[in-house]
Amino acid sequence: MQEAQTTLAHDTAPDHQPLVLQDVQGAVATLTLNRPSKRNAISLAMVGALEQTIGQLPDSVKVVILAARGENFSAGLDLAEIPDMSAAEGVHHSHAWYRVFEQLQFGRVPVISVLQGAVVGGGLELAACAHVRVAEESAYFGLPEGTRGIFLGGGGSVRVTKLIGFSRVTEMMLTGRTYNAHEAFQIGLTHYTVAAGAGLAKAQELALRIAGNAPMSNYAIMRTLPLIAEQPMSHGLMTESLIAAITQSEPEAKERVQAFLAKRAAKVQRSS
Ligand code: 1HE
Repeated sequence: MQEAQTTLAHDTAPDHQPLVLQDVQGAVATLTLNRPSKRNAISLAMVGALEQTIGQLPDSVKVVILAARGENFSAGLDLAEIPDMSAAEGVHHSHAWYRVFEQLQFGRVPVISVLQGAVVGGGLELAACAHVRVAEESAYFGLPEGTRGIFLGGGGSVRVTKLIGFSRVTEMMLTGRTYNAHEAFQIGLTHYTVAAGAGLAKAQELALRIAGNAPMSNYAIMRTLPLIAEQPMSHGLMTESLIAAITQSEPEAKERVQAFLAKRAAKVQRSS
């Protein structure tokens, strides 16, 4: 059984454009899916390019923005890979996606996704790995696997289901219905809805806020909340108490709390 290859050799499109663009500005790295002519369909090569890019981010990066070029975030799995794929290759294919998606969700830094146009199938599975989802008005969300005769294979049956529940996922997959940006916000698929073209600016604003948090708090939020959600209550409370104690023992936490007590730190601001 041949394991799926996700290596450097596969990180460009046939026209030699990188499949993932990287732009690091201070503490924020923006990774951009770069296959707009194919609606950013996710090929194994793109998965490999994402894996490589994330793995090589400089230590100075504290937040990742995941965006996509063109009018669509992603049309999902590159369907051209399906016809010649054996069952065994299919398993490895999914696991290649899982590896990268795990790096995104449980990596070193939080991820904010900027979503426009089609966010469907594997595109939605990818978006579901992000910690914050900003949708432009044009975004629509669907799981067309049923109509293609296939199934979720990029972790969506776990991650998307955790976001909106298995009942909605079942109905989306059975009927092919899509949610628009406003509906997606209402059901909890996204956190912000912004005007067309305003997604990146919103993500950058949020990224700077997140980058200003204590790193240990960000780490605890990303790493332990999903774990606690899967634990029975008694385990969850124990996990929470341990991570709370560790987080608040960091010198940075002591300094930040002292700054507030000494009236040197900003108060909580109402969100606009
Ligand atoms: C693709 C793909 C793709 C576009 N794989 N090539 N995903 C889907 O079922 C969605 C399939 N795509 C679409 O329904 C439409 O392309 C869109 C609604 C997203 C956009 O429509 P449109 O009119 O803007 O673009 P287009 O003309 O359909 O596509 C432009 C090109 O992209 C065209 O190739 P060309 O060579 O003819 O120019 C399309 O073939 C190509 N293209 N989407 C391959 N998905 C880990 S399991 C996850 C399982 C899934 O993700 S299932 C969902 C798959």
